[in-house]
Amino acid sequence: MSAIGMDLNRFILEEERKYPKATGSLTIALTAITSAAKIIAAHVRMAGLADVLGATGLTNVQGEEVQKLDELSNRILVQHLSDSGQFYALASEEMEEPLYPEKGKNGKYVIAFDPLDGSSNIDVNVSIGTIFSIHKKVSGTIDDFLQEGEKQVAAGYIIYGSSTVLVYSTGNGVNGFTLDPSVGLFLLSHPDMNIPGRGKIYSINEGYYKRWDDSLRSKVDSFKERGYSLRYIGSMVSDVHRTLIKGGIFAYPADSKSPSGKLRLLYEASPMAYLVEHAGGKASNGVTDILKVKPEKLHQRVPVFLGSREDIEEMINHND
Ligand code: AHM
Ligand code: MG
Repeated sequence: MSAIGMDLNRFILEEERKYPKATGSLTIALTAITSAAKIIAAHVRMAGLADVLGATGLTNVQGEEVQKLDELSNRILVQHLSDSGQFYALASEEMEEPLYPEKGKNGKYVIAFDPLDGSSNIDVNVSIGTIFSIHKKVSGTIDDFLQEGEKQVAAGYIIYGSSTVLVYSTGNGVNGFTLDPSVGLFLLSHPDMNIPGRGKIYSINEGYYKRWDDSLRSKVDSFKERGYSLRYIGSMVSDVHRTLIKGGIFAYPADSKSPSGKLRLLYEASPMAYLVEHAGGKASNGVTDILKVKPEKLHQRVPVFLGSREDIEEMINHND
């Protein structure tokens, strides 16, 4: 196991060395994400101020027009990912269609991301995050994005919370790095993350109870009867981060109003499922493993049940 405090860049390089055929391309790609994340983290810290300025339509001290944070985060990511030259195509929650960067013509990867998930929580100072999912470019068409989650080559998120933490996996364990703001480095703080087999928490928007089917209601009732605590932040990155560390269940199910749930398969459910499964947990849409779902559309939604393996197996009706 790597030493606590190891710098993320060194960690990524050492991971790469395990694969003699690696070209360094994924290393550069991941570095572009971490650079963008540091800049977004700095903006998130100023969010209250940006909101005050934004509300009056003012310009900031640099004379730039103040933008909404989710748009700004998208712009920062697009710029860094495009400039890295490693991505043939970019898809974002904030963009209807994929973007094909000029510099990425020879890029080996495509990336889908949610630049600032949970952005409705910015106003109330609750943790938010960036989520990303990387696949190999296969055909140079939209189909590159429509590959199953199990074919991801890397996935991760950055949580902008009381500290900024980056959690990622390239399929060989899940590791978390905390940003030390005094030196601007991500340092290994959560090596080899493993979800407990069972948790004591369920996390679901219970305000929608009346919209659920009977089966889901009785499952949730049974966890309550056994004394599980309810924790629901309403910010997927935060709820999943807690679930990875403490175990339990995070769910955003289908209901009578949202027959496919709310969360997006490509840049919310699938990368989180990849992390959870690689940390020993389970992620399902209620019928099949999320990583096995073949996407049909860029912005498609999917019901989500993820977390401790035993809890999730109890919650859903399949064990594959
Ligand atoms: P967003 O991508 O518009 O921010 O929406 C996604 C967020 C998730 O972070 C969170 O799990 C969910 O919406 C909460 O939705 P709800 O308020 O319906 O419980
Ligand atoms: Mg989102």
